[in-house]
Amino acid sequence: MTPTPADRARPPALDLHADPGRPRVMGILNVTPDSFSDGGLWGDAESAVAHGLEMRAAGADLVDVGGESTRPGAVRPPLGEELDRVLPVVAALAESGVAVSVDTMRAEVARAAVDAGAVMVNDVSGGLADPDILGVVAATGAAYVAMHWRAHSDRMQSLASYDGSGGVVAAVCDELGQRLAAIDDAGLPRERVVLDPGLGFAKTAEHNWQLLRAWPELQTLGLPLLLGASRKSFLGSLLADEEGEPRPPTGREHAHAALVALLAPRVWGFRVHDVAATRDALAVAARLADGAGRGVGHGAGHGAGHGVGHE
Ligand code: PMM
Repeated sequence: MTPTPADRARPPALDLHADPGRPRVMGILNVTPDSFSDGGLWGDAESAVAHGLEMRAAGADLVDVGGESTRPGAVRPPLGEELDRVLPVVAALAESGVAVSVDTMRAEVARAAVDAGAVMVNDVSGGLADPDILGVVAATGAAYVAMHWRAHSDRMQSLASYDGSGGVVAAVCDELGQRLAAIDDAGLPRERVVLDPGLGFAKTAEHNWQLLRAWPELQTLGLPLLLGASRKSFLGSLLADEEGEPRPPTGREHAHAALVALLAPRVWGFRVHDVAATRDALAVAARLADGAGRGVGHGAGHGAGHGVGHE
């Protein structure tokens, strides 16, 4: 008899507040034909699962499986297609002991993914695209990422204006605060919630930089913060060549690692493509911060006495 989801051993719930000061690394696994950086690379479940396991081996704390591209202008997949893309990958990774997050805006996908073993729901719309998702997450016991978002990808860039006093930073704090009120109303405890300012979602490059500079203000929201900057186009334009041609996505890793090291003390987690580079950046940040090598994750504790000399 095929085991039902309820028969499977449930993975342990994610404790967002365990081990404070050790930023989590969330490896990106887009099972989509059209994501901006890795679209089409992990199109079949087998290669997607293999890549998820590779990221875990490289030190990912979580693997974030997504079946809908949110690049500007992207067209949404039908529900059935999103389910077909993500569920086999979520189930196989969870069965291998990987902590899986599902990147979805749909309540039905969130519910099915948690049944298949996901321990976190990463909702880029913060509950705006499908308000039922908040109740589903509340009932399942999964952790929840609420990202700042204004509209689906076909029209989000037309909403990148922040004319109120306080500009983008005040607006993002205010709008995330409204999402938190909806989260409270749905009975989802705040201990299970992470917030994310949503770089690139209804934001220009300048808006992204303003948010990054104002990170301490985002921290006043009082919840753990996730940063998704990996390979995004604001890094490509920062690193543009003399003709103004943006640096392609895979050439943005060093700049991203610099950002990780600089923000590590203030961030709960980083959503990244290159797990190994992120781990290295975190090792540097941790060694500078307290000298004990915290934050390294795998093989943590490279304290005094190791690495002597120039080798
Ligand atoms: N960015 C993308 C997709 N999902 N989720 C969160 N929480 N934060 C983000 O910044 C975010 C996200 C788009 O990037 P991708 O195409 O590389 O996945």
